[in-house]
This record gives sequence, structure tokens and C-alpha cells, in this order.
Amino acid sequence: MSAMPAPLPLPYVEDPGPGHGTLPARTWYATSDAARLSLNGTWRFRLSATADAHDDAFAAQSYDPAGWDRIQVPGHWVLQGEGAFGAPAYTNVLYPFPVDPPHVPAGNPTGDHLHTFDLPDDWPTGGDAVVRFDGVESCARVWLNGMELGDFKGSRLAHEFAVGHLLQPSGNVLAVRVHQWSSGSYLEDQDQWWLPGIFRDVTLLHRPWGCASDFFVHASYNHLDHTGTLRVDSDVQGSVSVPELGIDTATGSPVTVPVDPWTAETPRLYDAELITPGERVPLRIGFRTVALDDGLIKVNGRPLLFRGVNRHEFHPRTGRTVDSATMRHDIELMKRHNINAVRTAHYPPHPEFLSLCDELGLWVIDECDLETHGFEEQAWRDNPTDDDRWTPALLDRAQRMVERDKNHPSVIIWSLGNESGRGRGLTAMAEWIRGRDSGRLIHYEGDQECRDTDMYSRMYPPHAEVESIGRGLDGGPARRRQLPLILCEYAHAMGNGPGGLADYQRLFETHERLQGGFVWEWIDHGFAHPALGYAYGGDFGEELHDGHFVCDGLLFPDRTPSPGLIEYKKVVEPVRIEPADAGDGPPSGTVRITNRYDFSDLGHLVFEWSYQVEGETVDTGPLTVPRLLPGDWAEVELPAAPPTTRQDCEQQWTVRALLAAETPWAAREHPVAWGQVPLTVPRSAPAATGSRPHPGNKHITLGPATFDARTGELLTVGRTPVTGLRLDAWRAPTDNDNGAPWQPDVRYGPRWREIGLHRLQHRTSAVELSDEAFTVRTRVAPAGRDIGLRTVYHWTSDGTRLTLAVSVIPEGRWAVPLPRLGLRLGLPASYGTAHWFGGGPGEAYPDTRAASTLGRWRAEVDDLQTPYVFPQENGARPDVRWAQLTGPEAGLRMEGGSPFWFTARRWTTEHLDAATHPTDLEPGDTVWVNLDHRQHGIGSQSCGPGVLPHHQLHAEPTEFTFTFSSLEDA
Ligand code: IPT
Repeated sequence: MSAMPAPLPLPYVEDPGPGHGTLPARTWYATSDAARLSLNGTWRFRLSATADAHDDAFAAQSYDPAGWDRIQVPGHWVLQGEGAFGAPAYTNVLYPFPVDPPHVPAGNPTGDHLHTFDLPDDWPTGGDAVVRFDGVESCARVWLNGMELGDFKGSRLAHEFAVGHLLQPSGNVLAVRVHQWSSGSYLEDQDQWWLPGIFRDVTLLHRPWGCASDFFVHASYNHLDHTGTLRVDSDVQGSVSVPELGIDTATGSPVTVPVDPWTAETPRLYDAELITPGERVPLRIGFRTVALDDGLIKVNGRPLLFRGVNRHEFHPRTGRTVDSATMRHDIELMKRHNINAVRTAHYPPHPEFLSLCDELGLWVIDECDLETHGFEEQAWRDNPTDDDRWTPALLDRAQRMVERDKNHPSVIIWSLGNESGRGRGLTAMAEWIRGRDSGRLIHYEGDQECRDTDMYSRMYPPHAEVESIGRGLDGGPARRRQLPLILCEYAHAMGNGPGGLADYQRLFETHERLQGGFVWEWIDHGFAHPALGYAYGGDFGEELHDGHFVCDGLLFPDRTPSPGLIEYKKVVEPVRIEPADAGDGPPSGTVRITNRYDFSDLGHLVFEWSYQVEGETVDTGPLTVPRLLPGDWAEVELPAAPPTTRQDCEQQWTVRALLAAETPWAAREHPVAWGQVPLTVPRSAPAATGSRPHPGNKHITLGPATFDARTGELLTVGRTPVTGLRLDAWRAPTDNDNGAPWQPDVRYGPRWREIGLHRLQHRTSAVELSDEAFTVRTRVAPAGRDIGLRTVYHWTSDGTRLTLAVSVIPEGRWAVPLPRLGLRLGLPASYGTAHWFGGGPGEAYPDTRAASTLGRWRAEVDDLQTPYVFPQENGARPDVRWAQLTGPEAGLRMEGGSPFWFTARRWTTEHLDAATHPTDLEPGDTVWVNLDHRQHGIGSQSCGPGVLPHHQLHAEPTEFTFTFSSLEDA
């Protein structure tokens, strides 16, 4: 069965072809009754600086591994050996080697891996055996017992060699030479760390006589008569049994029976078995039919709305070696956050991940291991996807993906790859896939004319453009006009953000042609680092790198959900709970409930109401909601008599939808969706007036406060010392403020700095006392510019409370929005506990506030911080009516004349701005508080559109007030 490698025109490392000597690609399955032996474990390892340092040593068996290092397989060598085996390197688009295809650098780290194994005593004698590699980056040459088996490329695909004729009962030596760089590297320019090694499982599989080499499960669903049709094609005649359905049939012959369909919402799998003369293979069959129908992607006759994410394989210690528990955890987290789809960006994942998607229910776009993005730098000249020399490698990759993954019901779309330009090679891939599998659709974003694809796919388009596509106003080629739109990437989740998710979702839900999208991306790829917290590009001394652009996920590297994921969960929730439209009348005690599932009714949910007074829950109870069908809505009356009718405080209903029973991915009562129905409007804190300011020698007193008589600076409120209270307009720019260099629109982060908003000077022009007030007149402006903010602080008191009315009048031409507008002040470090009535529990900004829940919250200042891997503005709480910061003995209460944004941290904005890792941030002797009247939105400009106009903060004449009081007995 094995083929000896033919003489090569180029050394095999640089041959653009896929490799030599491997067996044809076939379906992957985790178990069967055939014997198998995991070869994972501790292997011997020798690292060389070049590809040819030890040429053919394995063939001659003239080596002595006694002095070699040890390494874990699966694993990447650059993540082992404590630095002795090199380091990871991160680039986004640029190849980290000269673009000279198919050549690779002379410096080509090469890892010789050696494993000695015995066959188990019960290893069968007849038949053949194969050794399977599930993932090796980027090129491997393999020997068993001194005989060369061949070589392969295609890092995230399975490769097998026939080895039966070479196996001996004991002392088998498997030798694998892995080169970091190969011609294959030109096809693997995904935006991620370059991580060489045998990073997925290695397995020895017995292949009994009479077993199938390959089989293809076709299981369709007819939604009109609710039947499923099963046909299993196998290259060896056998039978298929599905006991639960009473099916027992020959391979190749179709059977039609009534079934429950598979969907991502209802992942119904039937246990089955394929029985061939040599092997019994357990199958899990899901019946579903994928179609492009009426210009829409439909499954089982119904259009889908993708609430998706792009998932790279990543673990903060082991890179792309991801264990089963982590895979399952990823899917559980997705399901718990209302995510229904995954694009396996930008390569087929470990096959077990797909089995888990089948089991737990996610729609999958399975993407081929292909990206040639770096050729964009040279206007796509020499792009391998348009060069016939590379077409065999491209076809090999398409075949290995489809053959490996074809039996997963969760996979509904094949993607040709990512960011690989255009060319004949891609068309050849699409044609081959269509010929092999007519039961799925084809995706490739690079094909903007949709010549080879079944859907129009875009990355990061602005909202307005998505809307015009939704309305069918985008023109374009005739074929594309007939196709639905999906956003294979949108809402770049880098740092604080993404902003504007809710605005996208409204469009998706309004226009049928818009079938949703996939947020970029699931997880930050930061490596756990002893000194830096998490390391990103450049932290390993790379010559070329793209910094923290690799940290752009909805999860932090340790898989803690970031605020972006909480926001996404709310935005895509499958049940909408909102106040019933009361027209112009007073708010009513009625909620409108809409079922936004694609397939399920609401029978699996229970609903409950709760009632809040000043944000505090005073009562709860069950709510009966009809079992609405997908797309249906109902207006549901809340209990006739609210638990309290007090008029002097804020009151609201909260309605939540919870899982009625435990599921494989969440506990009973897991919250799926919620909504709030306000019955009153926010009350504003009345200004404190009536007290007279008293001038003293050095100080001025007013009610509970003292001020510096010369500068007008606030010094104390009761026993609380206050420092540095003044207008603040600066925030540590977020990744989205800074934007990506290729963004066409103005990027405000750099503009703000250019204008000098991070170094505003405060000049006091007058300190005035009157009978009722103490007034400080200032101008706040940056050096070198004529723009400024004329700012007046107007202090009054009623004896116990202190009110500050601020008026801000912009002067000069403000061509940029402001980052923020409000006050900052410093309190003693002991004021470490925050209580507030407002939005929470997590952070929010104007365009990331859908998940913010109005209520009473408490948190330590340390826990108000969002630990973005690259420090930046974070932690604001929106809609705050009042907030208190307290220490062991005293505290300060801050009330807004209107709802405000509350932020507290143990370092200044300037420190936050200067930090490059969270470990740079050291608590000082002050808690710095920002009370913002307004904040600028977040947007998604780190790779997409900026802040939508209605979320921008423009400089204009503004007035706002805050009232302070001291909490002496706190
Ligand atoms: C897009 C890539 O497809 C994705 O891999 C990732 O790099 C993302 O950007 C940014 O994080 S391509 C981009 C140039 C639009």
C-alpha cells in the first residue's frame, strides 16, 4: 500500500505539491471495534537550525537519541523547553520570511521527533495498519523502523500512511522530521501565531481485512412529510442499523422513515452502526437538508439567522493543541451566550470539535486550511491560488477537509479558505467539492462576484452598506443579486468593544436577505507569561510582528467572558422581551414577547417577572407565556397590581426567560433572555442650595465642603479628602479608538493625541463668591492649539449636600468628537467599595450597552476593572443615578442631575494610557473616579467601521450637575 517518494524537482520542503506516500483522504471517526493505539506522549526531540542538518539520518538509523531532549506530543516545540526550543512569532498579514514562492529561508527550524512503541499483546495479526497524524505544522517527513513512509503538508488536516508491513511486536521506532517552514507555509498565512510542531494526536489504527476504507452518511430531512432518508455509501458492502428507527439496511440503499430532524437548536442524533465484514463503526446520525432556496440559506425548509463567531483553536499555554475538555467548554460557553454558529477560522478544527458541535448543536462553516493573505502586499502577484503549480496542493486540502468532515450534520457549509485572493485554484476546489458533496453550500469571501459560491459574504462592512444590501440596492453581478448576505467577519472584538452590535442585529432582523454574521473572534490569543500577564506579538522579540492585534476575542485568553460576549449574548437573544408599545400613553404593565428562534417554540423556557423599586428587587413571580412558534409574538400582561405604588421612587418590571430543564450545555434556570419595563422616568437629584459660602484665610467653606481660597480647588467633603476634581475629556484610547491603519475613515484615537486632548491644561481665570454660590471660571485647552473648553464650576450647598453645576462651552473649531465629558476626582485608597444604582453589573459604553441591566450593584474597585490584555479605557457603568464609594470609616455619595457614567480605578487615565500590559498598572494611594455626563461610543474601527453618528460625542455647549454628600457612618 505504501508508495515510495518519487525523485523531486525541488527538495520536498519547497515542492509546491502536497506531499508523497500518504493514503487517500477519508472520513475521521473517534472509535470503532478495530484496535487502535494512541502514540501521544513523551517523545525524544532534537532541534536543528536548518532543514538539512541531519539529512536521511533516520533512514540509515545512524543516530543516537540518548542525548536528545524530551517533548510532549501533541504540542508545539516553541511552547516547550522553557525557551530552549525557540519562541512563537505573530504576524497578521506579512509572511515572516521573504516572499519568494515556493522557497523558504535557509534558517528553517527543524524538529526531529522520535517515539518508540510496542504493540499491545492483543494487537490483531491480520489486516493492515495506518499511522494517522491529525495535525503537524508545517511539513513532516516520516519513517517507521528506518523505512521512509513519505512526507506531507497541510498543517490542520489529517494524513495517514500504511504501515502494516513494517510493524513489529515491540521496539517500533516512529521518526518524524518537522520543518517550521515549507511551501505549505505560503498557504497558511492565517492571522495567528506561527507555531511549529506535531500539535494534534498521532494514532496507530488497525485496519482489519474487510473494513471500509471510507464511507459517506447521507441523512436528509423532508420538512413537508417529516421523514428522513438515510443512505450510507461505503466502498465495502455492509449494513447500517439504527435501532431507534428500526432501520437495518444494506449500505448504498436508501431508507425513508419518520424522524425528528437535526438542527443547531434541537441537535437530535440517532445512534447507529455501520457493520462491514471487518469493522463495526458507531455513527451518530442527524437528519437535515441544507438548501439554497428563494435566495436564502435554508435548513429543513426554514431560513437561518447566524448568530456566529469565528473560532481559532487556542489555549494560552498549549497554543493550537486544545484538549477535549477545552473544546467542550468553548461550545458550552457559546451555547450559554446564545451563539448558534461557528466559522472554523481559518482551517478545519480538531475533528472532535465537530463531533461536539453535532452533539451540542451549532451550525458550522468548516473552512479549509488556506490563506495567502501576504500576497496582497504585492497586489496578489504570484498568488498560489492562481498558479497551476499549486493547484494540486489546493485540491488536496479541499479533499482532506471534505473527506475528513463529511459525516458531521453540524457542518452545513464548506469554505474554501480565507483571504487568498482569486484564482483558478479556488475554482478548482469549488468544482471538486460540488462534485463530491451536493448536500452542502460553498462559501468564500474573496469571491465577491459569487462565481464559485452560494452566498454573498463580506467582512466588516459598515451598517449603511449592510442595510443597502438588505434592501437589494447593492447592484453587482446578476448571480450575486440572487444570493443572501452573510458577514463571515464583523464586529472586531479587539479590546473594549465591539460597538454597534445591536445596530447590526436590528438590520439582520429587518431584512430577510441578511442572514446574520460571525463576530471576529472567539478568543484572545495571548500566551500566559510570568512577567507580562499575557504575551502578544513582539513580546518574544520577533523581527516582524503585529503587536496585540492577536488579542481580539470575546473571551480573554483564560476563557473568561469579556464584556463583548455579554453584550453579544443580549443582542442575539432568541427571545425578545420588551415593553409593549404604549403609544404616547403612560408606560403599561404589558410586555411584548417575540420568539426569535429559527426552529423552536418557547416550550423549553419558563418565564418569571420581578419588580424593582430604586433598583432593588421587592417581589418576583412566574409569568405565563404562550408556547409561541418561531417568529410569533404575544403581548403578555404583568400582574395587575404592582407590589408597591410609591410615587417618589423609580420602579420597573424585569422579565426573564430561563431554561425549564437542564440541557447538556447549561443548568436548569440558566437565563436565556431578559427585558425591563420601566414604569417611571429616572429622577434627577435636586440641586442643593441655600447655604452661604464662608471665606477664610486659606480656605473657603460651603456646607460640608472646604475649598482652596486661591485656586478654588475642592479639598474636602465632610471627612472625605478630595484631590484633583476637574473637568475631564480624555480617555486612554481603546483599540477601536486607535483604529487600523488601513481604515479609510478618520481614526479619532490618533487625532485626539495630535490635538493634545491627553495634555489639557486648566487655567483658572476667576474665583468668585456670592451669597449663594462659589464659582470658579476656567479654560481647559491643549498647548499649541486655539481650541478650548470654557468651563465654569458653580458650587452650592444646602448645608449637608454639595452641588456642582458645570457649564462647558467649546471654543474654536472642534473637528473631532470628545472621548468623554465629565469630572474626575481622587479619593483616598481606602474608599475601595462601590455601590451604585444604575446600569450593571459589567461595563458599558454608548454603543455597547444592550446588556446593561438597571439595578442596585456593588463591587470592589479592583473588580470594576476589565483586564484587557492591552490596557485601555474600560470599566464605565452607564445610566447611574447615584454611586457611593466607601471605606471602613467614611464614604462619598455622588448623585447625578441626570443619569451618568461611573468609573473608578486605582490609577490615573495617564497611567492606563501608558501601560502596555496589565502588570504595568500599580495601585497608588488614590482611587480615581470619573463621573461622565457623556461618553463617546466604541465602534469597531480596529478592523471595521467607526462609531455610528448617533453614538458620537460632539463638542457643544453643555451643562450638567453632580451632588456630593459625605457618608460619615459608612
Ligand atoms: C481579517 C482576517 O480574515 C482575519 O483572519 C483577521 O485577521 C481579521 O481580519 C482581523 O483580526 S482580514 C482584514 C484585513 C479585513
